[in-house]
Amino acid sequence: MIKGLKKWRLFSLLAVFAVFLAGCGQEQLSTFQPAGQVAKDQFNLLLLASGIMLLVIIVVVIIYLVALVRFRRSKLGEDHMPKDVEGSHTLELVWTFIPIVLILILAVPTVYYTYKLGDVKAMGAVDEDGNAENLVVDVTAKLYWWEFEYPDLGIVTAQELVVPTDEKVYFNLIAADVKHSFWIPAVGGKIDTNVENVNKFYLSFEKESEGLKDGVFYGKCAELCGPSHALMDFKVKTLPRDQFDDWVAAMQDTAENPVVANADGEEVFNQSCIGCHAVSGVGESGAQGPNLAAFGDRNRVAGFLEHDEENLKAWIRDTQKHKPGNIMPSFSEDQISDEDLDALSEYLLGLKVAK
Ligand code: HEC
Ligand SMILES: [Cu+2]
Repeated sequence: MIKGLKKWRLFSLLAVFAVFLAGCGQEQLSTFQPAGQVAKDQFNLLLLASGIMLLVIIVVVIIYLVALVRFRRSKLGEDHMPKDVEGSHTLELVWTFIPIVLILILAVPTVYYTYKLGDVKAMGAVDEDGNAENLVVDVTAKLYWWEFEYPDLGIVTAQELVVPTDEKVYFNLIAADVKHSFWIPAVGGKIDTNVENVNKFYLSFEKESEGLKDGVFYGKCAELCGPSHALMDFKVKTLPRDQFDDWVAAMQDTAENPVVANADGEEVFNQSCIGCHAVSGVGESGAQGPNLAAFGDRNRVAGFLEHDEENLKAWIRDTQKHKPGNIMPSFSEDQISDEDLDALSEYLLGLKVAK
């Protein structure tokens, strides 16, 4: 009976481990497969720290086992008295010196990288014509979604961050309501987004997201922020510079040439939704709801639902069921008929900028 129970326990432990480890091999969200220099530096620090800890654990366990085996009373006899050591210079030096060396090995690179990875001096750099030399993205975290503004390009988007590969991208991060934390496991972070102050850092994206599962890297909120914290996901699309420039131009074009896949849908949208949602990608952060200019290109609805018509409609009908505590109202059949919802969905799914 007891034996069976033990086996069962071991089995559940292994099962939990397996579930845990299942996330490790996935390139789009694994810290263990760094996809940029920042992630690599952070990963190496992780290895160093884990290595030192492992070393300490192994040495301590070995000493413990040796003591256990060699100094058994049954072996040494009932009358054995161990040697009384008092004030041993050698011993004291050993147990002072070794930890200091270990801490130094850990501290020097940690402090070095903390400063290196927080170095945003190049953020405001401009060339001769006064154009910004580096891409800057202002991130605003809100309950429970993410807004990405590109101040130098005059565009704004949400839920899906689009960035060029192989260059440093600088971030200003802030929260609109409560503390959140910005984390792209495969690329770097996490860094808190606070309400009172702007945090700054940079990341570099060295792998194109095309070809990954869903064609994007996964981003997360890493600070418990409310009932839908676990659903506060975003995605990151990384493009070669020329394709990124095309995307920017297409976003800028949405102001002049909006896509209207369904005119009735646009009308419904203008009646019920436009107070909170913009459909032009030209603008600034600060809207009540996510900018929908590129909604048709996203691969999730509200950051986490599969991106299809069915989920979109289900979302609009009952937002609280999907993301408890979010501030978008639900729209019942009295407010938007099924027919109007069809038109609205077609309109929304047609809001695309990518070719
Ligand atoms: C009171 C403001 C408000 C109104 C009105 C509103 N929304 Fe929203 N909407 C939001 C907020 C806030 C979110 C983000 C919810 C979240 O993810 O936490 C959102 C999210 C969405 C999303 C998901 C966006 C994405 O990028 O995944 C869609 C689609 C959407 N709204 C459509 C609509 C439609 C259609 C209407 C009109 C019928 C509408 N909304 C009316 C505030 C509003
Ligand atoms: Cu959050």
